[in-house]
Amino acid sequence: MDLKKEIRALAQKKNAVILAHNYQNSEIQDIADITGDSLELSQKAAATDAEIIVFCGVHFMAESASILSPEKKVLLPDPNAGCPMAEMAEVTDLIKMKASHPRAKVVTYINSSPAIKAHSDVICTSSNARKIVERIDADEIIFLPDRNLCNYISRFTAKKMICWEGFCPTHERFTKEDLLAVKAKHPDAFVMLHPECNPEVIDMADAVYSTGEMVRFAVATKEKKIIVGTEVGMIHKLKGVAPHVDFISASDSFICPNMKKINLEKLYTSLVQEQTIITVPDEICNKAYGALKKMLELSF
Ligand code: CIZ
Ligand code: SF4
Repeated sequence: MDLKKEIRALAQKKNAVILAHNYQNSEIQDIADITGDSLELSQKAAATDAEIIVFCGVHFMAESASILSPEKKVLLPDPNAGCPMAEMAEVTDLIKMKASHPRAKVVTYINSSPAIKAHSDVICTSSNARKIVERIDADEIIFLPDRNLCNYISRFTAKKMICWEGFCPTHERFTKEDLLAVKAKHPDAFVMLHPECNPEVIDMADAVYSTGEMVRFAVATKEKKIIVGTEVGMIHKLKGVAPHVDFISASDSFICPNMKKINLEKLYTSLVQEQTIITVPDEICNKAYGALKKMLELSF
């Protein structure tokens, strides 16, 4: 059986749109209808008339797609593909933190559960986080769950940033020594890192970009060689949009094990069985939608 052909045929027959996050395996990116970052994928899928969304990504991404398209059936091909960073924020802890900072507004990174989003004033992505923090009407901000993105934004704002202690294990383990080693091998390369990296390596970067910003930079740049400090799936995406540039992964360990759980077999089975369906309870969905809408209002 030609799995790729079967997947495409099934998607068409069932009126399904296949989404692949920039961190997915190359074969998944290649078969998808749309590739991109989590918000971009959810928004583009919501704008289609597909009845089914198959989200090749992690749990919170499929949940965000469901929040933006509550009428569509959202499938996650591997129900165990979670995001450890999103799991580092518990609602009870957030309620406590809000109580100890009553004047603060809560800005929550999209890498979070729907319940956490529902308890937030506004959502942000790594592309618009600085803008959202500046534009929200508060001088004190509780930012969660990523302490590295929070610390990065703190460099540019006069507002008081209260950073949650979460992090992405995949980005966090990339060290100064790793960066020095890859720079020594490629001294002429431009270095772009994701803001989920720790401050020590951020200090050494030529640029700090979200995955969407990396794509835009790669298309327009005159750089010939770029060291990419984020999940390795991004290299495939970047080569696709800018084949003239030599992209080098900053480290062999830049692999998110959860993102890599999805393969062609699981995608095929997911379409056949229409599993695993991801839903968000109505009340949480409505509140989380409000926080996402606030982000869209503030990001223009
Ligand atoms: O929001 C996303 O898709 C993630 C995880 C990262 C990014 O920079 O786009
Ligand atoms: Fe979560 Fe990090 Fe994997 Fe993204 S790369 S899904 S933040 S663990």
